[in-house]
Amino acid sequence: MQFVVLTIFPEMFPPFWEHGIIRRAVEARKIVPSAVNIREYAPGRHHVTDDRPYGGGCGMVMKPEPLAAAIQAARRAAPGAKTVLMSPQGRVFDQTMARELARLDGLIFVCGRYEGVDERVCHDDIDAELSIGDFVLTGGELAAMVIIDAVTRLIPGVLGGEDSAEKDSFENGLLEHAHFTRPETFHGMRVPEVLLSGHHGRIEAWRRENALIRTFLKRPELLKERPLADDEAAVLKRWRRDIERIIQTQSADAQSLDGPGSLSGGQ
Ligand code: 4GY
Repeated sequence: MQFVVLTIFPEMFPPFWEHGIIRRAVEARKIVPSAVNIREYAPGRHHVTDDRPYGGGCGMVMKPEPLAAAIQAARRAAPGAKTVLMSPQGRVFDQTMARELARLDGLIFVCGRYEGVDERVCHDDIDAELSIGDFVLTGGELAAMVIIDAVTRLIPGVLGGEDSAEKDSFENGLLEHAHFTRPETFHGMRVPEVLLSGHHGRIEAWRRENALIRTFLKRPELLKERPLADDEAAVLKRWRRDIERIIQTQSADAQSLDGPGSLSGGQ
């Protein structure tokens, strides 16, 4: 997959694709990344890429001509690629979108700076506006890296069986189960006994239950959109029974001598 990033700060990118799994993906030719300086497409001695906003106000706007020229050149270099603008006004990126993007031949990222990009470039030359979340960055570069990172690891053959994407948080609509490594005791906390048992069936059952309960506790909204398997419903019902039992025996009402069974009516 080809990634072309259009930016006025191309030096930000080599440190990103020269490390870890992204570097391995480059070496295996699974991805072909490049960062192109928009200034190369700005004419004149000063290669100016920004200008004052029509209507006045503070800040600068990215000029349309250099950006449009850079996009046309990137399109020729990466035929079949989609052109995306990184902006908080875009569709919010998630794992489902990452899976869709991982099927493309290429992506061209337009990274804005200053106050933004001239609206007419967006209108003519952008296929989609993407956001990585509801916050404002100083430029689109980090957002492009986030998307390249999440998409690259989903390209077949990029992750080995070791850390494959199937087990990820979100791939089954749940968060991942907890992880533990040596030592067996750390800060007084022991690794769950079942994980030391070598019993693969029980370990797998523990991990499924742990993933479900963690999702319920940390991100309950994720369970609302997702049908529950029969065994998952059974796990939640068992936790409900256990929680109800604790409430019954430990609540102030049950503890108080003047409890629910008393004749005083709590007076
Ligand atoms: N959030 N998701 C984001 C962003 C910076 C001014 C337009 C985001 O994707 N990009 O905050 N981008 C702005 C900076 C120009 C882009």
